[in-house]
Amino acid sequence: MSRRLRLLFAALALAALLWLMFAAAERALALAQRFLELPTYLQWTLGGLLLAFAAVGLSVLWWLLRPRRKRRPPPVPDRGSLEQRIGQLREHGADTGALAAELGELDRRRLGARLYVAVFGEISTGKSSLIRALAPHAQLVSDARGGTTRAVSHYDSTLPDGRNLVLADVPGSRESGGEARETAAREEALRAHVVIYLCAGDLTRAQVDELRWLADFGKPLLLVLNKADQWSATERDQLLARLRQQSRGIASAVVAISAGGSERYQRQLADGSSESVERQRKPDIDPLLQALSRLTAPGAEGLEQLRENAVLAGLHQRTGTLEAQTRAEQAERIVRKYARRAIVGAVAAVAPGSDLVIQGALATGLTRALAELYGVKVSEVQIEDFVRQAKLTLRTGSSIVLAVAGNALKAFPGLGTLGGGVLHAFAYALIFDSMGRALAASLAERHTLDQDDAGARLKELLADAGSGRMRKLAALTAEAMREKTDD
Ligand SMILES: Nc1nc2c(ncn2[C@@H]2O[C@H](COP(=O)(O)OP(=O)(O)OP(=O)(O)O)[C@@H](O)[C@H]2O)c(=O)[nH]1
Ligand SMILES: [Mg+2]
Repeated sequence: MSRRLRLLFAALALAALLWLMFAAAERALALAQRFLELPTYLQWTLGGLLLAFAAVGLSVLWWLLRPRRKRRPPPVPDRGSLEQRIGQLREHGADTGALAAELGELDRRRLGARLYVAVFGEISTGKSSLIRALAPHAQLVSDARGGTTRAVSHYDSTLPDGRNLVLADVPGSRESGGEARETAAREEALRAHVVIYLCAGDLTRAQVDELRWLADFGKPLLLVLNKADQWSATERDQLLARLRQQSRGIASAVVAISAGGSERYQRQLADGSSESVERQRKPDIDPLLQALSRLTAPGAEGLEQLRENAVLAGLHQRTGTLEAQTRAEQAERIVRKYARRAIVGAVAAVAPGSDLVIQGALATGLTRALAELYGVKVSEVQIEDFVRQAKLTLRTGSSIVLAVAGNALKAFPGLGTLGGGVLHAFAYALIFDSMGRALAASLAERHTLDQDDAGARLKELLADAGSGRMRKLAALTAEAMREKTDD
C-alpha cells in the first residue's frame, strides 16, 4: 500500500474515532445515568464491548502507521574473524581455495592502487560494446558465436582527464543456464571500485533487485541506458525519468548513451549483386564519461575502503554458505554412523515380527552429536523429551515404516538374500535416518531443539519413500548386515 493511501486511511480512522468520542461524550452523561441503573452483569458486558472496540481501533491505527523495516546492508566482518572461519573450514576438509584466492585478490588490488570499474548488466545490453568504446585498442575476448562474454576479462582504459582505469567486462546476468557465470559477474562487481549498470530500456523487477543488491554492498553505481539511438529524444527523456525514479537513492547518476556495437546491412555492388557488410555504429558516450569522472574523483585510494567492505561482506556470505554446506555433510556422516549402529543392533536383538522400538541410547547419542555439531546447547531433559516424543511417533507410525521398508525390499531384491531380520534392519535404517535428518534440518534452521518442528519433520520423513533415499538406505542396510554377519 502506498504511503499516501495509508495516511488517508489513518486520517479516516482518526476522524471516525474522534466522531465516536464526541458522540460518546455527548451521550456519556445520559448513559452514565442509565448505566448505573443497569444490573451489574450488564454494566460489565457493555464496558467490555467498548474496551474491545477501542482496542481494535488502536491496532488498526498501529498497523497503518507502523514503521516499515529498512533494508539492512549485509554485515561487514573484520578480516581476522573471517580468516579464522576460513581456517576452521579448511581443517574440516572443506575446499576453501576460492575464498582464500578472494582475500589474495583483495590485497593484490589494494597494493596495485589502480581504479577498477566493472561494466555489469543483463545479457546483450551492450557491455562489451561499451568496453570497446571506452578502450578502443583492446582486443575483446568473447564467444566466437553470438559474441557472448563467457568469462571476466580486464582492459586498460583512460578517462578524458588522463586518469587510468581498469575496466572489467563480465558475463551478462539472467542468461538461462548461466548461473555460474552470473555468480562470477557478481563477484567481480563487488571487487570493483565503481559499477556501471547497463540496461537497454525500462528496468524489470529482476534488474531493480540486482541494482539494490549492489547498492546494499555500498557500491558506487552509475545507471546507464544504452542503445539510446533506438529511441526518439522524447522517448529517451521519458525513459530516463522513469529510470531515475526506479533507482532513486541507489544510483549516483542516470545517463543515456550509445555504446555503438555493430550492425549488418546489404550493400549493392556495381554488377547488380549485393553483399552483407558489418559496420560499427558510432558510439556516443560523453554523458557517461562525465558521470564516471565525477564518481571516480576520489581515486582508487579514496574508494578503496568501500571496495574492501563490499568484498569482505561478499566473502562473509560465501563463507557462511560453505559453513552450512560443510556442517550438512558432517551431519550426514553422523546420521549414517548412528543408522548403521541401529541396523547392527536390530539384527542382533530384534526377533522378527516384534514391534519397532527406538533404541534409546542410540537416539540420545544421535541427538547429542547433532546438537553439538550445530552449536546448540541442549539439556538432558530436552534430549529425553525429544526421544520420548520420537518413540510415540513411531508407535503410531510403525505400520507405515514397515510398509515403506517392505516396499523397499521388493524394489531392491538383493536385500532379500541377506536373510531374516532384514525387514527390521531396513526399518531401523529408515527410522534413524529420518530422525537424524529431521533434527539436523531443524537445528540448522531454528538454532534450538524445537520439539514440534523436529517432530513434524520426523513424521514427514518416516513416510517419505523417495527412490534416491531408499536406494542409499538399502545400500547402507546391506553393508551393515554383511559386516555384521562377517564378524
Ligand atoms: N542499436 C544499438 N545496438 C547496440 C548498441 N550497443 C550494443 N548494441 C548491440 O547489442 C548487442 C549486444 O552487444 P554486446 O556488446 O555483445 O552485449 P553484452 O552485454 O556484452 O552481451 P553479453 O556479453 O552476452 O552479456 C550487439 O548486437 C550490439 O551490436 C547501441 O548503442 N545501439
Ligand atoms: Mg559481452
